[in-house]
Amino acid sequence: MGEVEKGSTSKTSSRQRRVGLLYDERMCKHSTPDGEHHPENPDRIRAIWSKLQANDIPSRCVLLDAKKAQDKHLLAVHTQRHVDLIKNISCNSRRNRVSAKLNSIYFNEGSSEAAYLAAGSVVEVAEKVAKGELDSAAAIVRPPGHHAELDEAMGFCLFNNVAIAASFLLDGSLELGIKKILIVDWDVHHGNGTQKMFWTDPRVLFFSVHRHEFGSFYPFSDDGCYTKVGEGVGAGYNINVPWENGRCGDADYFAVWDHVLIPVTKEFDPDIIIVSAGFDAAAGDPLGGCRVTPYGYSVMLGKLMDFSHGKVVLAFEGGYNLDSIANSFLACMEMLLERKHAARSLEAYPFESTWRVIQEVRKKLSAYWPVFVDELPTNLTNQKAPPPHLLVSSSDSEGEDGKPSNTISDNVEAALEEVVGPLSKLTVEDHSGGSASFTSWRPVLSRTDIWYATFGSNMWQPRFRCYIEGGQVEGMQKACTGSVDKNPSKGIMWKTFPHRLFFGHESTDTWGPGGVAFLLPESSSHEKAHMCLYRITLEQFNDVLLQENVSCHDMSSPVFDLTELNSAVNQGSVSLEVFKSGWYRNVVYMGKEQDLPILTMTCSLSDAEKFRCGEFPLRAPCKEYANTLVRGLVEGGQLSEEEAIAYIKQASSGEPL
Ligand code: Q9C
Ligand code: ZN
Repeated sequence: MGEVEKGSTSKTSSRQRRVGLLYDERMCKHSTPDGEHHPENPDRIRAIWSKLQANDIPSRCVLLDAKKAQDKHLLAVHTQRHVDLIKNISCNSRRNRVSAKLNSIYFNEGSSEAAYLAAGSVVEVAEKVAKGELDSAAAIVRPPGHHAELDEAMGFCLFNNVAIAASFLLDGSLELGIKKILIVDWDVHHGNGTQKMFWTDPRVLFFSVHRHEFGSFYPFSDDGCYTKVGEGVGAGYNINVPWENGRCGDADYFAVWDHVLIPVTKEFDPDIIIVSAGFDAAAGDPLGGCRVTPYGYSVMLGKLMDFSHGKVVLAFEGGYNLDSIANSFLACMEMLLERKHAARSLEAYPFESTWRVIQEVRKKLSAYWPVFVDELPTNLTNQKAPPPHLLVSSSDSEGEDGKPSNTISDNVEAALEEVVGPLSKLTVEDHSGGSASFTSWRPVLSRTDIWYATFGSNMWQPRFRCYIEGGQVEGMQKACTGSVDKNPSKGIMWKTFPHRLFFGHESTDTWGPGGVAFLLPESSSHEKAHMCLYRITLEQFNDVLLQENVSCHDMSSPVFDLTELNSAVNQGSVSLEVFKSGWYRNVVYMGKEQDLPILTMTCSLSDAEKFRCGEFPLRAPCKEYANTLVRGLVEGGQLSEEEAIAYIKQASSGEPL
């Protein structure tokens, strides 16, 4: 590589922008010690680099060589102890024991070198932009940095690359003329390390927008709260925008840019902007659960380029879906080079929670920033999307009698189509010709297997297969559409669980008159339910959930994704109501088998209560339906025919729950 500027085919009439780009394969040397899979792996930066190459980006940039950071620059934000730890960790034979004591950190023989290169590379690109040798620049580095604190590696971060570069620009021996720096941290996680390093420093305005959920999202602390504004002379120079829920997308981020970040940037008037550019808020990210598109990132970046004479430095942080990060990074490079946006996404409205958070942030910061004194007009904040968990309308659940009321109006459903539908169908302009399908939740969820635990007619395997392959078996009054992925389950096993099986409601679409099987979501030690577990993908599980509950959702977004799965698994046995209505809208996590989560679907907690108090009727299943359950138990080798009949009869007895 070297600092040769190739690429002279400027399409703009103005001077070709000089955009620095830094990548070095040596940063791939940091990987898990035994090759175990980890989301923060070398393929992340390789995927970005190959995407940029395939789109002729490097030839249009000034390519820069990675440099190892100097200790004196690291020591401006880290302790000597921490610098020594990272410096020596790769020749430390006890490094696994060291990492085990840290939060979300691994080390191998390449970690020290990669960490020094990541930090030094961000310093390098920032220096060149500060000096005016480059207009702007991007560093494709790892390990990431923004969680790393004064004396602690955490959250996949070893050195705080961005903080090191910022303090170098302000305090490094060179006279660079940089007096004020804006750090924009759009990684989906709070930049706790960077926040602490500039907590009392008014020269650095630190802005972070992140999933927070009141401290229940990584890094699990209230440091990311909007009340944390800095202290002393730094008060007002720390701005947090904490999301209350996942699924935030372009509209939410644009609202924050327009009503928080950009107004304050105008006032602050930074000399340079450094972006902690994680792409884990991108649609499709397995950790982030948000939905920012490449277009969204290009717009956010473009708005920042209007300040600091366009001096903007991107430093890669998190981001774990290889396609999402590559497409997002590409969109940012096109913006830096040509001010060109990625293919536009259809615009939706911000969530109501987004407007609330923005108003809280503005109110809290109005003591420091007069631009925030005025309240936002209500005709603006009234423009909002339906709440994030209200995803789907049910007009066709299994039963018709005590059919769950259709609480969601058609208008809302239309609005949902607008909000949810387009986001997963986005494309990003592909310079190799044509447009590449950008993101779909399906490939992501198809990589995770779960056990789908059944207690009703799905215990009979031919009946269950209708949900995968499509079709109809005897006794069923209508056919199933099946799942998109029609591959058979990868395993079947039986288990018993301490839950009460019962039958309720008057009739079902599938089986006709008679009750339908439910499991009480809460366990009770004296109960025993037989359940047949099918190993299927999380993608197939979503298709089954849909068939059990509704018939008119386009599934352009999943109803039960990795975010939901993670929260269920982390909370132990838990139920999550994934639909607003439907008889089986409640996903219950029942523990693990072979290290895979076991999930079942049953009635909501509120419906269970109605069954308990008699507001919903208990009712025995019709003959065909009961026969199917008996058949499942007998053919599954669980019970003799007599035992199975007695088991179903007991559950149908109508004994109070
Ligand atoms: N239950 C960055 O994106 N997750 N770091 C730990 C514990 C750690 C993310 C989950 C996520 C760290 C740079
Ligand atoms: Zn992150």
